Amino acid sequence: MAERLPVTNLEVAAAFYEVADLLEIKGVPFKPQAYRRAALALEALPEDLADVVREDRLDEIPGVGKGIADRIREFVGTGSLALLAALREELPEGVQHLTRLEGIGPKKAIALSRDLGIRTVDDLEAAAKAGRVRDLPGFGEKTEQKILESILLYRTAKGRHLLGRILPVAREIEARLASLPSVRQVSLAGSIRRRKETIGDVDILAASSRPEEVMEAFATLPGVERVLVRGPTKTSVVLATGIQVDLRVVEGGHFGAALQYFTGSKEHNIAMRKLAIARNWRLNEYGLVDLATGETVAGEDEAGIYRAFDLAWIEPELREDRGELEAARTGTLPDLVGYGAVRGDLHVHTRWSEGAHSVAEMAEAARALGYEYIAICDHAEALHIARGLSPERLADQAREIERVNRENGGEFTVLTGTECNIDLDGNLDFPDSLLADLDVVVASVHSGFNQTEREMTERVVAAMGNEHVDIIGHPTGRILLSREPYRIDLSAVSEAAATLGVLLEINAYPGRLDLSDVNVRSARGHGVSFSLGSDAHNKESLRQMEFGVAVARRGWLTPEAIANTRPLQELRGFLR
Ligand code: DGT
Ligand code: CA
Ligand code: CA
Ligand code: ZN
Repeated sequence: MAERLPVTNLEVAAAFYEVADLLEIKGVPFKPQAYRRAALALEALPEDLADVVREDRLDEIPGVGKGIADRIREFVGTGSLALLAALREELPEGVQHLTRLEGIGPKKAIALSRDLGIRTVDDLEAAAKAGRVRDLPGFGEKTEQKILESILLYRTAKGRHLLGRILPVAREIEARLASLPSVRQVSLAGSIRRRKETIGDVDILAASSRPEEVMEAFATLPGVERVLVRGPTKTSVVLATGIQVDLRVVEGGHFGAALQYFTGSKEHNIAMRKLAIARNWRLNEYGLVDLATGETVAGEDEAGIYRAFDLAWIEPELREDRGELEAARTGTLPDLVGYGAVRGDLHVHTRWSEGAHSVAEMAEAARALGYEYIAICDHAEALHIARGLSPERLADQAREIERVNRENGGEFTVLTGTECNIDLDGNLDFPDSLLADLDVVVASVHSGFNQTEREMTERVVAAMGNEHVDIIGHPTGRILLSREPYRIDLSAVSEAAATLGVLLEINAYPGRLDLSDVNVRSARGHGVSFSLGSDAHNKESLRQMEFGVAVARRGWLTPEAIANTRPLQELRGFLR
């Protein structure tokens, strides 16, 4: 028999919410309310539904009558719900998507689906923009306009967001919750704790014996625009910026289990639960329980859960089911680069090109961050859009850098550098004689993104053939949430980089994070070393280095793999 994971309380609750929605769309009276009540109770249930079913105690759950108890037994027993499947079959396709929009109830959704053949939010947007919605009975021009507004809101609230944009906001909320007297513990969870490059929604977990108080404080935080769900264990809000934040509050006794569960990833959790099943244990958000004895093995602190499985602690950034459990079992997890391990920034812009601050200002800000050096890599002339430097201005800049270094008296070093363009044939826009005088040469592709994979690969490899090139900047050219990477054979680029001793950049700019975590790990497999660069255009943005370190960690890198975790003297060994 195929292995099936136990159904969780939340899965049953989610199914019941959907049943309620679909029944409501059909116009069935009372029953939708009953399913919603039951779903709420299941979400708040402090024990595993499977246990309650086994011990025949479903009637003890408030809001669960005979009919719903039967449905729960069915779902827990078979892993699916015939009623839900039938409802999904029966209703016009897409109706349940449309009712997720504000202002679209069941009646409107059915009319849109039946009369205009609309199945998706995209369909609806097209129809409303074409003015085809206003003519439906009960709609009108104003409704059509409102629909377009709802779609916009839906998209922002539903879309993904850059880690770099969200992490500061999430930390602020975390700090506010931590300052409440009734909160014992609080932590970010979900993808934001794993420092994924983009975030669907922010998950926060708190431990408190007075959840109502915590929920009240949360729902009334400044910046909260709408409360989506408000309950004793889970409250979801949408901030004015369109970001959804989910707060779950648990009792302290199983904070660790809840943190492990809600940190995910889902794939990592599934792999963990398989380990539990193999030992006849049960792992969920309430704890790790030995089914033979009924005793709780772990759950109060997260580390205890990994320990119980004889696994080394797994950093959240690694929890993607990409081999981390096996590595934790065999003691071969990487000793990940720390957030404080970076000693300097190898990609910084100044007012000389498109930046906002002077060399001295950038140096001072970098020093305040505890760095030992930075490399000023302003754009070269060919990149007209970015006010690139001519050879003459580059020479002027070098004199200014010398002056700043003198003033810093050897306590801090500003390295000279450039971010020059790799042209269509792999040539750079400064002559070799000039590049030879610079400490750090970053070479990047800024044009001709439509080349074939072969052309692009040859172009970048050709640039690495120039002995002055130290670093390939943002090697795939992607812009998160807006531009796909260009076509390039990264294995070939990595082979060449490793052979020639060229560093590949992990660009920490929140909209780039290029290379990606997956790229980083495979490039390391080819023996590549990396440089971390903030690509800061002002002094505040030097701090975005953190997001580059997150990528490095998610790519399993140790400090040895990264040139700028080294002191200046050793760094020079990584430069050509
Ligand atoms: P996101 O928000 O799309 O960036 O990604 P996550 O990982 O934050 O996902 P989210 O917010 O849906 O759920 C937060 C965590 O809760 C997730 O990482 C693992 C856990 N979780 C959620 N749904 C499930 C599920 O159906 N099964 C399991 N095993 N875990 C789940
Ligand atoms: Ca999330
Ligand atoms: Ca969530
Ligand atoms: Zn660039």
